[in-house]
Amino acid sequence: MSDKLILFTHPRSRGRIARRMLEELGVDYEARVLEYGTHKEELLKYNPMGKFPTLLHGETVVTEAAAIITYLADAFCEKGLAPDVGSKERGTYYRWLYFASGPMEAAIIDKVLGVNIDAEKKAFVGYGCYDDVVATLDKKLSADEYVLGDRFSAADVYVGSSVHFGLQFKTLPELPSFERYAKQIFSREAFIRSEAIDDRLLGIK
Ligand SMILES: N[C@@H](CCC(=O)N[C@@H](CS)C(=O)NCC(=O)O)C(=O)O
Repeated sequence: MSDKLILFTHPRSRGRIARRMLEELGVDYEARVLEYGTHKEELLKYNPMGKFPTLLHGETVVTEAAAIITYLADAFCEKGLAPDVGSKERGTYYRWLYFASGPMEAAIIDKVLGVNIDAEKKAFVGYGCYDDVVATLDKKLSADEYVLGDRFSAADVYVGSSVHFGLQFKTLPELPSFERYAKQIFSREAFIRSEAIDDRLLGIK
């Protein structure tokens, strides 16, 4: 089995999150940049959802940006971006990766779509309500520099990308904790490099 890494992506997509992780790891990969709408044949072979990002690692197909981040951190564990399996830190790491890719993503998309949750439905809805999601994240990022406290990890690639996206598209409020965190994550060398690659592909200087 070949261990080649191939990333199906578009520079205006969540594929950017996967590229940030690959750049952070400093591993070799091939980016297959496809257009929206015309990517179906090649991509659908691997991902019936036809979504970016989709990662191939040899014969293994990984979809969903958060799963790609988590998979890569473990596949290249020598790079030190994931806490040890079974450690207490691993619990914190999973917690915020799943929080950002589950409740937080759903709350933000519902807000964008204008879906309002009645107060009495809050207990039934996985993310409760948008305000609770924002307050929970604010509490975390006001208390801790990174997801794991003082140590950067792969969870910050995903959570940092989500917060940055929320600030950029105004789907998250400009809270000092969010701005401090996004600025810190996006000033990393690998992030600057990754953004430059995707911006170039979009024709942004
Ligand atoms: N759950 C997926 C969502 C991926 C997704 O929705 N990607 C969008 C771009 S951000 C996409 O590929 N859209 C193209 C299409 O649906 O045809 C993830 O987290 O990776």
